[in-house]
Amino acid sequence: MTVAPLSRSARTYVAGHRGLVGGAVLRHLLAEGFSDVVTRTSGELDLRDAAAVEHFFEVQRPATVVLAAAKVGGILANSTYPADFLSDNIRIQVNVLDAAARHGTTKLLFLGSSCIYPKFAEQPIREDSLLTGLLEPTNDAYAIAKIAGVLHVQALRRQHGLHFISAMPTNLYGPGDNFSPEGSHVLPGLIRRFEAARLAGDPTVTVWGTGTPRREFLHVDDLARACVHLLEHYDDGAPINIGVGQDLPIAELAQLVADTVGYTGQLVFDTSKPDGTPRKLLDMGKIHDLGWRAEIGLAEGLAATVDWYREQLAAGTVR
Ligand code: GFB
Repeated sequence: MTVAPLSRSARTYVAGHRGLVGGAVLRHLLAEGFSDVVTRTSGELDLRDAAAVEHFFEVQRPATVVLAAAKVGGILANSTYPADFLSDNIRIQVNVLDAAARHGTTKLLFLGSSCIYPKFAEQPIREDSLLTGLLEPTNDAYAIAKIAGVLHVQALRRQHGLHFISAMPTNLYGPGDNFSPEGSHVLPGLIRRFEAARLAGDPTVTVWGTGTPRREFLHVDDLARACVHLLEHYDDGAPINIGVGQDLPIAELAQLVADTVGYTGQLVFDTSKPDGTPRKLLDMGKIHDLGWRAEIGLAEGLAATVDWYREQLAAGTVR
């Protein structure tokens, strides 16, 4: 695959740099010597506002764009606010993708999610299983928005010959994550609850669902490395998975979080909460063939994330 070179001196825009993914991508780009990186907070630039996005691209004309901005959340947030997840994400994507196409962006990486694949896709999930079956109801609105982003990238490649690509990360975690009780994904949600229970001496901690669904977890610093690797080595319209290649049951993850936090009480499973997709292990064949592999193991990454969370707790800056 001949891929247009990725310039480290050309203007590079990271959309969503205050989030888990965008923050890691920004750190990695700066560490890699990218010398002209632009960012805007959502207060400075509301990506749902088409006119504001058009003006930003007209002025900045970034050569490279990483579209990591999105309205994201765990299973409860997705189940509770599907209209917001659909509307906000579609508007962010349409505004950024169209403005990038209009104003000379030569490379763009759009970040989706593993939830775009069918609920009962054959495991591990290959990229070509997209749109071959029904989605998981708890996050179908978000999934449809992200699938629309994948198809928008493919349409811009076909219609305008643009070198835009899409990547589908698995469940992510790490510094900069959302730890809020209602909006967070499982790993930060459990860190918060086990740490609070440890400090309060609570005898039990509730884990949502049956604990039987399986999930894989990729540290966000590994993801950031993969994003640059794909911008340098991938130029095809098909989405490409980014994962670690192994998963574990939520019950096992919960016990690992408890052990890492140092919580010694009992786990109680609240089966009134949804399990979501039974499994979504990603097939890693394509990105491994491009020479990228995850490097941060779950135990190591989890311990570092607990340390980071405790620092934020002490500083009063937990999201
Ligand atoms: O991480 P999570 O919210 O999202 O839930 P998904 C994963 C599993 O962990 C579910 C269980 O089976 C939850 O029931 N779980 C147990 C918990 N305790 C908790 C907890 O305290 N908080 C949370 N959040 N879950 C998301 C999609 O699906 O995957 C998003 O909703 C996105 O759109 C993301 O695609 C990558 O992995 O089920």
